[in-house]
Amino acid sequence: MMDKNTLLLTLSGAALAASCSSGKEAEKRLNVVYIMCDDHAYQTISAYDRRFMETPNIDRLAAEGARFTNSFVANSLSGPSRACMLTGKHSHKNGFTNNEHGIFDGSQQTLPKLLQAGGYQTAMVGKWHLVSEPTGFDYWDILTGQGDYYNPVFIRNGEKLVRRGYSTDITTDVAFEWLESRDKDKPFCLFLHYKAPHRSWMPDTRDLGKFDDREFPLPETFYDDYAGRKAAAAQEMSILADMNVIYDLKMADRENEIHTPENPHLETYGRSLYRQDLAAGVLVEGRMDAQQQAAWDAYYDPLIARFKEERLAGKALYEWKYQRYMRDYCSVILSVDRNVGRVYEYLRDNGLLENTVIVYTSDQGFFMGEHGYFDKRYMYEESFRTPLLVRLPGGMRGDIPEMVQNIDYAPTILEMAGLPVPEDIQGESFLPLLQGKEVKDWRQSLYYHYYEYPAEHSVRRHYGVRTERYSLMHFYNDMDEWELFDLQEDPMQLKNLYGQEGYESIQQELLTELVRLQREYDDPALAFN
Ligand code: SGN
Ligand code: CA
Repeated sequence: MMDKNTLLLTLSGAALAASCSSGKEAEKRLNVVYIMCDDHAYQTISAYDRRFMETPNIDRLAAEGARFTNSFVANSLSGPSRACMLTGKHSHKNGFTNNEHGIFDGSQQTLPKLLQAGGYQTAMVGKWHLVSEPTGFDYWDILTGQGDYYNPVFIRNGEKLVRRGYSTDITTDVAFEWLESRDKDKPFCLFLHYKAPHRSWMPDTRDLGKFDDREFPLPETFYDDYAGRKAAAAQEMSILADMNVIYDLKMADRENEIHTPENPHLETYGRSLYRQDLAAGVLVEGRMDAQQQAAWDAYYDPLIARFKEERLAGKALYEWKYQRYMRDYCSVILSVDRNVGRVYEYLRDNGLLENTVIVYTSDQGFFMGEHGYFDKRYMYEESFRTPLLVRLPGGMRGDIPEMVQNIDYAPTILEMAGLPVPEDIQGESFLPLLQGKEVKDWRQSLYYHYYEYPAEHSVRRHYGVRTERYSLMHFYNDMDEWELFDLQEDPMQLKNLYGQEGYESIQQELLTELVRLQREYDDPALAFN
């Protein structure tokens, strides 16, 4: 789709910065708009995958910039990913290893602090999820916790307020207000973090039903039996067993609970939580107002009635759940895509497009039914990968196949700003790749470490190494399982080659590389002491 049509920058970021002394500094130094969604699967961005939906505004960034085809996270979970991005360091170094017990230490060195010290204005708008108050931002206006889809609560520089409307739209509005009020003589870096499309995938009322005439194709691994992969079987993130028809798929009857034999968790996890999100004025001021609720119910009531009548079970229920999940999720993305379009147009209309880098990414990948899953966490490709599109003015257009990781974002942005990258940052700047330069010694392997267990979804702790061709992972803690995949022969990761005849030498090479990375990154959880 995009050929390697390379446009070289006339000046590198460093040269740009060096060339500006004072005065017109803002015109010369690059601004950055870093857009990050929550749980946005690359499978639902048409620049990456055309099977499910169209995302024309996100695709425009790919068409006018670079599409990373091998972009990964270091720990596939929200808080940890955000901490890796902010610090340029793996979880064991930045201290935020998991959502459940983590509090981000905001006194440490971070990208926004380094940018501020280098003369940038910084702002953080939207989902933060790092528990402690943001540091290093001239302005912060964050959603509480996971954030809500409707009439969400924000904390603006320490003060709580409820804003009425749909979360994705409002988050953009807040960003625009800040952009309007900023000091226009200084360069800026805006972190624009949408809550969407996080569970429980509640679309804007105007997007309800947009995919109802669409039958989504089942992923090839939808009926995975996890043969030879104990760690893949040991989880609670299966669409069949764990996705809740009421909480997740919104089949809440206002008067009666719905029970199905297929869904044993329903009673403990059901209706009350869902209605808490929906009922205006309950528990937290805000959520749906009467008008939003009416639009919602007008769409859902007939679906709920039909669902109750049909009494689906077994395979039929499983496939019905998948279709509803996909419809909700893709409908939520419609609003994300529209808002990415609004941001692009704002920059264009304000004459900022040619000196502003636009980044589009997600805090991790997401399973859209592959292996029968929803959620993320695993080092399997769908959740380990994350979309990454970068529109750098004058930079390269086309695909970048080198393996990059979210610890690389901080050094890259620092280099774009013409600022030095501190020694202790573990990521690598990929600015040269964006400039179309050939980088001969780019990394050949990636390190991953996931920690959140015991916890929701029950994915076991694991670390691993990925090379261009192979992926090796070790699930530890209350399990001791190794999995090795040949991504070339088995891209769906169904055949565990660990311990198999004929793979001894490749297994040994990967184990050696894993330990080398653990030492290099100074992770105390060494595979072999
Ligand atoms: C919530 C969700 C989980 C999800 C985590 C982490 N449950 O706890 O399904 O895995 O967030 O997501 S819910 O019942 O609250 O919807 S993360 O992206 O923030 O890391
Ligand atoms: Ca997330």
